[in-house]
Amino acid sequence: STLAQQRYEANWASIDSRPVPAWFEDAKFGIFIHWGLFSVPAFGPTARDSVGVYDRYAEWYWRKSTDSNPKNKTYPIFKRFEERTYGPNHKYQDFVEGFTCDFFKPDDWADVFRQSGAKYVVLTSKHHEGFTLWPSAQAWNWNAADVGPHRDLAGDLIKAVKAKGIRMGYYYSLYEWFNPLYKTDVAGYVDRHMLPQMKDLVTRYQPDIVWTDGEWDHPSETWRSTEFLAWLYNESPVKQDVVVNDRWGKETRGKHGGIFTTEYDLVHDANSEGMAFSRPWEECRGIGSSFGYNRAENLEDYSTSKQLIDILVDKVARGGNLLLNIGPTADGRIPVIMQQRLKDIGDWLTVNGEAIYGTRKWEKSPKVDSKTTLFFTKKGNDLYAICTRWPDAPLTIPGVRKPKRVSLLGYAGNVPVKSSGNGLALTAPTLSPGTIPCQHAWVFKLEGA
Ligand code: FUL
Repeated sequence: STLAQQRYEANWASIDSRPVPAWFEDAKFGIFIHWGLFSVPAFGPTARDSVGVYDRYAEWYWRKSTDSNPKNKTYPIFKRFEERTYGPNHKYQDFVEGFTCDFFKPDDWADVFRQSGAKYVVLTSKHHEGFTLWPSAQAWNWNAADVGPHRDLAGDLIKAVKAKGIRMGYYYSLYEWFNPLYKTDVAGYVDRHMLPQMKDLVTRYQPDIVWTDGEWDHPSETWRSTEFLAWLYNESPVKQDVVVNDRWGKETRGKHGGIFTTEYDLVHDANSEGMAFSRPWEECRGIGSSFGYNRAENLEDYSTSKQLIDILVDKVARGGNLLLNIGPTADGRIPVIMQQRLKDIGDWLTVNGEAIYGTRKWEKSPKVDSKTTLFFTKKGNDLYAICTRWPDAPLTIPGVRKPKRVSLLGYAGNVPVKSSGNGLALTAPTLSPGTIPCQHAWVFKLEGA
């Protein structure tokens, strides 16, 4: 290929010089999947327990249920649940039995993803527990093919997802809480366990994304991150198109790697910093307050479809992507409430997708804050004005004079406009139940703005 001659070296200046493949910024909306042995207890504190954001992560069950250090405020909550539910002598390893994945139908999952309008999927190939969802030789008897469901979950899913034209990649945790090799000899762990696993994942499945995590325990030098990335960008079968994130060592978030990541608007605050990020970035979050499925959550803990669509619009208008998480059950189902949320987002995108996919943030956009209800994206010469509240009063679009055509996506009628002092005044048409194009948010397209 014409690009072929560039070679990357194992240092951040060189690695950071690689542009993020454009498909990622065009994609805007992806689905994150946290699935593993933690999906068996599927338990964590909720908002009712008045604990912080990270303390509601059910995928942290093993660590939180065994760490009695007083700094772990949630220990009593996990401990009480564990004793009541599984008795006093239960070991985390016993959860392997419950991880049956009986209902797991990769094609059905892929259909749910397709109908959501997501353009990519990221599955936990291995979370901090160290259990792998693929037959990893390095995780002997601690992977889904040797034990539990006896299936290559990661391989089956990527096949089904890619067959529907959706990109797919893997989350991979660099650190492992309880791996004895990691705890006693981190260099040996990186050399004989971690790097071989990462290369195995890449060569075996050719993922579009390598989404690392659990990097904070060590600097990137210990993880040999730039060495891995140089291999990924120079030698691997996915060197052209692969996208990575910024979780490569305790010093790298928001600084090095590929895309920058925010999480429940934390770590880096997507709201205050997002628009200023110098790189493509992605916000990840659950539909509720956990990534792994949390059975203690009720409807009130879940974001509504309206809230999720607003979040998508907000992130995209700020120039980011949304990686929305689902937590499948241990028997392989996507909880119906999550399917329903995804379907609503997909229905909305069917009408309004052109204002999302392939767009970029509008540099002249008025500042976006938590009260904003009029957002902008742009594509070529077209500007999209996305209203997260139906505009009763005329909207003023600042800095825009005479677009060639103004329309409401999904609506055939006219949209009256006239220029006003500093921009364009646009009056929303009067809709009836038969002409309303969609629910939740509405898009005016300004062609040739
Ligand atoms: C965090 C992890 O510790 C969480 O469990 C989750 O995987 C999230 C996406 O990244 O840092």
